[in-house]
Formats: sequence, structure tokens, C-alpha cells
Amino acid sequence: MVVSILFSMILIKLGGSVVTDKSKSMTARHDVIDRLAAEIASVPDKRIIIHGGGSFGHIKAKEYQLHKGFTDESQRDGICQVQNDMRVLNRLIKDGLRKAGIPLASIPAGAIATFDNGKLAKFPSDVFAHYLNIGITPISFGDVVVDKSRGISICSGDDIMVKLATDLKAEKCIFVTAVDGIFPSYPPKDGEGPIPEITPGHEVMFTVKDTDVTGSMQRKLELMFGIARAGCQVQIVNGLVPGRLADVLQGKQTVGTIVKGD
Ligand code: IP8
Repeated sequence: MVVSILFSMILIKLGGSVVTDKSKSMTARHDVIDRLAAEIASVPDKRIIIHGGGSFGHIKAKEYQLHKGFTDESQRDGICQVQNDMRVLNRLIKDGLRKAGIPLASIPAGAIATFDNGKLAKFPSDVFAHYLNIGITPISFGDVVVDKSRGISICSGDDIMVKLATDLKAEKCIFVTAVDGIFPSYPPKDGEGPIPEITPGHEVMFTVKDTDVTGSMQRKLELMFGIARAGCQVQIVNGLVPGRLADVLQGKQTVGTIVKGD
């Protein structure tokens, strides 16, 4: 589905490791959220903001094994808690963005998306386009969603990025992470910098096991290649370093990784 929007648009994913402290349950990085909100507001671009779960989503989702589908009645409590916690984080991020003067409409994935066998099956991207067309910034986030065959699934913010980037033909997708970009090997060796530009053939040594329920850095990179192949510029930038997101938004060169489709 391609939905028409009246102007060029960028997609920004605020990774859970940037907006939260992933080592402490339900701990937001308020100062980082406020600073990133101001950086986003520093350009007048039309944008959609997506955020990840961090310590508001992944810890309990893993505890209740929600990524494996609805397998046990004891998961009910976990489903409701994770959905609720994600809305708490969304509120904190919205507060920061509102303080920076950005008018927002929150569109939780759990309310609109349907999965089938662990894959995104339905997602009404046109709702996002409508808000954009009237000058309101839509914000969505990774969430627990219904799954036609498994009962439930975890929809990651990255799944939403892929869908919106292709449906709405985003001009640019920015992944704001807690690292400088994609490194040649994991864990990065001393003194090793991020790969400035990466294409699908580039060999990266992913050795660290990821603790996220929605997958590893390797999976995220594969999704990014998919977005880039659809014609969107993809860039990874470290949101913990002040000014880097603003640099990317303002079209300036900065430390990070540009992901290319070929
Ligand atoms: O951090 C995951 O979203 P992500 C959301 O973008 C939950 O992968 C609920 C764990």
C-alpha cells in the first residue's frame, strides 16, 4: 500500500537504549529525551517518530516470554503490564516533544496493528499520513500486538519503521541508537570506529548475543538494508552524543553509519 503524503517526510526511531537505561527496569533517560526532542524540533521537517521499548518493554516481555506467542494463561498479566508500561514510556517521550513545541498524535501499534505468525500483517499507514497532512507529528512505538495465529506477538519499532518507510515513501530514516553506528566486529575492538557507509555485501562479525526480545543488531541491519533498497536514505547515529541527531537532520556530516541498499 502506498499512501500519498503532500511533502517529503522523515522517519526517526528513538532506540530503547537511548531513551531508557536498559539495565534498570522502567528507567527513562529524561535529560536525553528532552535534548533529543529539542534537536528534532530544530528543523521544521515533517516527521514521524517511533520509539523502542528499552527497559519499559524488553525486561517483562522476556520474563513472560511474550515473543513466543500466547502459550500460557499466566502471560495475561504480562501482556497487560507491558502494554501499560510502553504507554508510560510513550507519555514521557511525548512530554519531552511537547515541551519542544511539537504537536503530536500517539498511535500505539497494539491498537492498530495485526500480526500473523510473528510477521506484521496489517498496519494502517494511512492514519499516519492523515495526521502528517494536517501538520501533526504521529508517534508510535514497539508494543504487544494481536497475532492471528499465535495469539500475540511483539511488534518492534523497527517493524513499524520498515512498514512506514515503504508505504509512505519516506525520504530519510534515522535510527537513533546508543552507539556510534555499525562496527566491523562485535564487541568493537579498541580504537575501532563505526563503518561510515555499509552495503549488503559488507561482512560484519556479529558475535554478541542480544538480549532484546525483538532480535539482534544483525536483524536490525537486515531490516535497514530492506528500507534502503526501497529507496530511502538510512542513517544510524548516536543519540547519547549531543548534537549528532541535529546534524543529521540539518544535512551536516557527522559520526555514524549510512546504510545503502546496494
Ligand atoms: O525496542 C519492542 O520494541 P523495540 C517493544 O523497537 C516491546 O524492539 C514491547 C518489547
